[in-house]
Amino acid sequence: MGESGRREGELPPGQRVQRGWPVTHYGPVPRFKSDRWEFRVFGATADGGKTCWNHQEFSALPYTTVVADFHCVTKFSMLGMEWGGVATETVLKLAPPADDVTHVMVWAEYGFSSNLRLDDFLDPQSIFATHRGAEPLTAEHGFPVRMIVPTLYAWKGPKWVRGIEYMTADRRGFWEERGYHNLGDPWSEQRYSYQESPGDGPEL
Ligand SMILES: Nc1nc2c(c(=O)[nH]1)N[C@H]1C(S)=C(S)[C@@H](COP(=O)(O)O)O[C@H]1N2
Ligand SMILES: [Mo]
Repeated sequence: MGESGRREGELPPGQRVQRGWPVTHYGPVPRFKSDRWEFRVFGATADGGKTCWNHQEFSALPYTTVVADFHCVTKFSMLGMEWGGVATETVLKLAPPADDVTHVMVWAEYGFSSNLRLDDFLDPQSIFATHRGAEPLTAEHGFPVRMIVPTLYAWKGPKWVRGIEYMTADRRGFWEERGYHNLGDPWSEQRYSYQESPGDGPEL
């Protein structure tokens, strides 16, 4: 397991500060269609059912803000980013997982996904961001909802999130199957899957 040596406002090893906010993702930017959009919570839920919020319902969930650093595995970091949106804990309370859930798969448009340990998902700084500062996210940066997980490299924060799946065992997401580290702690430079130790993730 990667022991986090997290220090806010500092650069993890091998990172440099980026000015501005670059756009980094694989594939096209999805078009938002408000009438077809929904956020689904499924998998190993406490009552075995699914929860679905449409865009209006999701936008009405309690709003919170966090200030956190952002570290891309391609070695740039942005410090002190301010995000607004829905705390992961809010989603977990409204749509609780079963007792034996250990991991969460975050699902986004086009089948993009990323797996998180429940602890990282529930970190007090983890957020389903709808805003950066006071401004709604732009399409390129993940409008209407993206995940921000400041304890991990930024690929662990899918843009254009459409739901989460509670899991009772770990499974690799999109980049975790394609050469990136299963855990992705920037403080111990868990960049690539070849750096994984036994037990860091499911077999490739
Ligand atoms: N859906 C989706 N989300 C994604 C990605 C992606 O390819 N698809 N790339 C990730 C990576 S590698 C990074 S560094 C951040 C970049 O976010 P930004 O473009 O808002 O800076 O988004 C992450 N979220
Ligand atoms: Mo990235």
